[in-house]
Amino acid sequence: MIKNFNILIFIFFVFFVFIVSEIRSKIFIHNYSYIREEENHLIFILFFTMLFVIIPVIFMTIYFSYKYNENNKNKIYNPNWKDSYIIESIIWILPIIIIFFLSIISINSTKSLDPRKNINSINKTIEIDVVSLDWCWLFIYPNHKIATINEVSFPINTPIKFNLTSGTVMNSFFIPNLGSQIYTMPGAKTKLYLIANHSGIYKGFSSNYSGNGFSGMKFSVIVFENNNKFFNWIKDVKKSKNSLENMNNFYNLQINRKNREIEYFSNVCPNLLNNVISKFNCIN
Ligand SMILES: [Cu+2]
Repeated sequence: MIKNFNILIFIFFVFFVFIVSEIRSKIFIHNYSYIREEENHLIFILFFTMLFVIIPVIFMTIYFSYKYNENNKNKIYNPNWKDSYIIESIIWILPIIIIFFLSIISINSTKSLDPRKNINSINKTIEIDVVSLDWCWLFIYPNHKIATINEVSFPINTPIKFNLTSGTVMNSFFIPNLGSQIYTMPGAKTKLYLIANHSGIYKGFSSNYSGNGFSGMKFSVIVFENNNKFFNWIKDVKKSKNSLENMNNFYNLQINRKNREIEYFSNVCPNLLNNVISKFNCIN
C-alpha cells in the first residue's frame, strides 16, 4: 500500500509541475502590453491563492483513501467520533478568508482594467473604428479617412481607442497578446482601450463562434516602433484604388466571402461606424 501511495504522490507532483509550466509558457511569458501585464498579475495571484484550497484537498483525498483503507493494518477504529471544532473552523474560516481576499482583488482589478477606461500616456490616443462582418474585420481610421480589411496597425506606446460594432451577428474582438477581449454587437457600440509596449506583428481573431466561415475571421495587428513607420503605412493604404464612400460600397463588402485577404481603402466616409450602427435602428 505504501508503494501505491508513493506512486500516487509522484503522479500528482508530475501533473502539478506540468500544469504550472504550461501556464507559465502559455500565459505569463508574453507581456506585450500594460493591460496584458496587469491581467497576468491577476491570474497569477488568483491561481496561487486557490492552491491554498486545492492542494490540501487533493492531498487529503489521497491520504484518507490510504489511511482508511480496509487493508491498512494500522487504521484507527473510532465509531463514536462526532465532530471536531478545529476541523470545522479550518474548513470554514480558510475559504471565507480566501473568498474575501479574492473579492477585494477582483473588485479593484475590474475597476482598473475596465475596457472603457482611458489609458494614461504622454502620446495622443488614436481612434480606430472596428466593424465585424461575415467573415472578416473592417478597420476604419476616421481621422485619416482610410480603412482596411483584416489588418490593423498603430505605433508603439500609443493608447488606442477602439469603437466597435458588428455589421452582422455578434462577434468578439480579441488580440490575446495585448489584453482584453470585447464583444461587437449589431446596433450597439462598445469601446476598448489597448496599448502595446512592444513592436511586432500579433494575431487577432474573433473569440465568439459566429457561423460557417468563422475560422477565416483572423486579422493581423502591426505595432510599429515609431510614428514615421505608422504614417508610411497610412500612405501605403492611401495608394489603394478602392474606396468606401457610401453605404452601397459597404453593402458590397458584406457579400459573404470566406478567408479574405488583406484589403486597403483609400477614401472612407468618416461616419461609417455610426451609419452601420443606425442601420439596425428601428427608427430608420
Ligand atoms: Cu516588456
